[in-house]
Amino acid sequence: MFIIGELINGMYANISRAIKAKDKAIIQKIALLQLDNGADALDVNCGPASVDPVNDMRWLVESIREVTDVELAIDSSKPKVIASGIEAAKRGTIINSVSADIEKMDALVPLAVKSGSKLIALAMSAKGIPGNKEQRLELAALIVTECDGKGFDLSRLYIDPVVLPVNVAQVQIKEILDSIGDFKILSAPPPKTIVGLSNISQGSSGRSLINRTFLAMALSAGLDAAILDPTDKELMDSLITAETLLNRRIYCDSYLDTYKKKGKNAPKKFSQA
Ligand code: THG
Repeated sequence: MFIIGELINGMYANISRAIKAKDKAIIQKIALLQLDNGADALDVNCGPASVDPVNDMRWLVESIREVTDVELAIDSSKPKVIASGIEAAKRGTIINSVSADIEKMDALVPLAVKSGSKLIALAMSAKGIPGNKEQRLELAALIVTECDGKGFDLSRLYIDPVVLPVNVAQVQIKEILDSIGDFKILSAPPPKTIVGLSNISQGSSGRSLINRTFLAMALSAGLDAAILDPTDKELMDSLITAETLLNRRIYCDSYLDTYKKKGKNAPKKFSQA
């Protein structure tokens, strides 16, 4: 599975403080920590409290680019902020995200084509988050049609069913898992699938257990990528174990040690997934 580290997000108090103080060292340390723990790419989000997100995004990306060439998921609901992050990163970029709204897709799909970025698209629209899997599939179909029509390579499209917290939307969790399989029927090559994993446990206690249990279920449903906390060791062990049980990795008695990414700041190359 393609792992995007979630920790550089202004939602976290330490990151929010570092952005305000323009403290590069904290950002760079958390970037490298996530790579050392198995992240293939890093999410970059300046958070809801930023008063100047265009410049904060540029500063975050430039700070990270001083220490790594790894892929960066430029995470904002504002196209202007995404454009600023893409420009600063130069290459190895993922647009996170576009919603299933024509004006958003008109702005961001051509940017993805032009910049050679991968694209994460949310199965939600300005009308809100869908209430069931049929609505999610309908929005995903619109996304695939628009991306294909605009010349975007569908093997680089990641559709996100939009994970809701179990404490507010328990009846939807099974539907969200079903959507991961449903999206695969939309095109050939099929779109890839992604979730923001930690959404599932927001506001709950025992978050790590909820996260890793949902991840194992989502992997079984065919999930290709996730934005998650790679420093959560039990989560990463569950991920490797689930992938081994699903025959996505070769089993051996020491499979956990074998597959834990060691070495300083792996990966060195852009990941293919
Ligand atoms: N899909 C896509 N992108 C996303 C999301 C998604 N980006 C953002 C988010 N969701 C994924 N990243 C996070 C990062 C942090 C948390 C949840 C998801 C989180 N933060 C703590 C909280 O809110 O309780 C912050 C508090 C703290 O610990 O300091 O849970 O779904 N495409």
